[in-house]
Amino acid sequence: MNLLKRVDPIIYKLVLAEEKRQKEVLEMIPSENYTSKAVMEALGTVLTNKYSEGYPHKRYYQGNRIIDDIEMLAQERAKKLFKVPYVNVQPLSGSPANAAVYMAILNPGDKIMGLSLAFGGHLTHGAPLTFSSRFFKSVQYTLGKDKLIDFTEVEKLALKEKPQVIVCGFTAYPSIIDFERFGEIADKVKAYLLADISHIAGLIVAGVHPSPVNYAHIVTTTTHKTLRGPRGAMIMVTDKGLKKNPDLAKKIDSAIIPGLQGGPHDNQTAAIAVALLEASKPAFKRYGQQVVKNSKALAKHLVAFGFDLVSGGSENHLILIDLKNKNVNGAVAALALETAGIVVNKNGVPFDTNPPFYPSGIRLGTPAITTRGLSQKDMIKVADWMHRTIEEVKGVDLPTDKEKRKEVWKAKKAEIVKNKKLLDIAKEVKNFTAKFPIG
Ligand code: DSN
Repeated sequence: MNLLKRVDPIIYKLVLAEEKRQKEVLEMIPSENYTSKAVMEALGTVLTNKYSEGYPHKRYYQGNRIIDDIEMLAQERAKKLFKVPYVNVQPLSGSPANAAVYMAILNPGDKIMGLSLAFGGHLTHGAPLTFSSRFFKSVQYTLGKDKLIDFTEVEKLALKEKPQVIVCGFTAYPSIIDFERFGEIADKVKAYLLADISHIAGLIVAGVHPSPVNYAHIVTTTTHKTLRGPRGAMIMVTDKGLKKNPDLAKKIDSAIIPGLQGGPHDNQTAAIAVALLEASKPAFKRYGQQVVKNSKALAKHLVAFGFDLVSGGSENHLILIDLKNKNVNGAVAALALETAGIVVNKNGVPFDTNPPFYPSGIRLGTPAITTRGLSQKDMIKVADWMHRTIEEVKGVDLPTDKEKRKEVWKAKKAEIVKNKKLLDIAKEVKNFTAKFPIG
């Protein structure tokens, strides 16, 4: 980064500061990861200079011979890895990918049926205030009392509402998803089944989560979560999808361009190709397996410390903790943990009665710390740090009145970030993470 240092020392310093931050903490936001140096090198290449609206051999601009090769390689690698007949690697990220799917298969006013955001769905799965509920009708399913998908309810709702698309694949669901059952329900009401596997793509590749490919018509995924690539996304159409609608692939291509996007980010496409190559190696399988082993081990230790885990544990890469029994909300807990060097996000829990900015829970996961090389034996340490941190802020209460809450929260925040015990834990975390270099 010598040139960056000379040209823009301010940005250079900020990048270094962020690099240091990422090294010295336990990054446990379950949608984040450390991508490889090879992926980052591909991102920082001359490919960023090119415009290439269109698709390989069908571009609007000249000069795309090499870009064509790169995009086709990314497509081929994705098809092979996920065992699908078609893939579009141009979506700029996950939300644009889902928007393109809706544009391809729905008319304005058609119905989307997805899991409510408050229960672990995603903004683009029909959440209020988003394009997915403003331009389309949205019906949302929730979870059963056991915090798992209640397929009887999902089926009942689908039969009643007759949506054009059912969306499955979640952002805060610690259990295995039964894609086969979703497929049966979608078929029963003649809906498309969209499986958004953004969180679990890497686990599917590693064989530690079932694949939706035999049951869904369309599969979307981001490329930067458990798949460990650059920021980006892909849309895949399955054989089942092409059987339902032989034009589906063409429709998706047209939804991306000219429908929603302009030129793809070719440096991103190349980096996706690199990540897909890395994901095809045996080492990646071991990585995915270890992510789940770590998550299960951490869940077990957290339960032993009296944490209330949604659905009782973890079957994938993530853990959702309901903090009500610890008498602290997710916002306070997340700030305290960050102060202690453990980065998670505040999150609603199923049936939460608290507002999204001060929800009852936190969400965390093991993809990034597993990339650094942590294993099951380290999870007791992580759980212990979390336990000590939460003990320190137990009982920190925020008023329900909005104005008062703002004021009290400001004062509490200032106290939490200076808390000596939390800062001591951060030092322990820093010493510990030094043993696990990044990249
Ligand atoms: N921001 C992603 C996540 O954290 O799950 C979803 O878009």
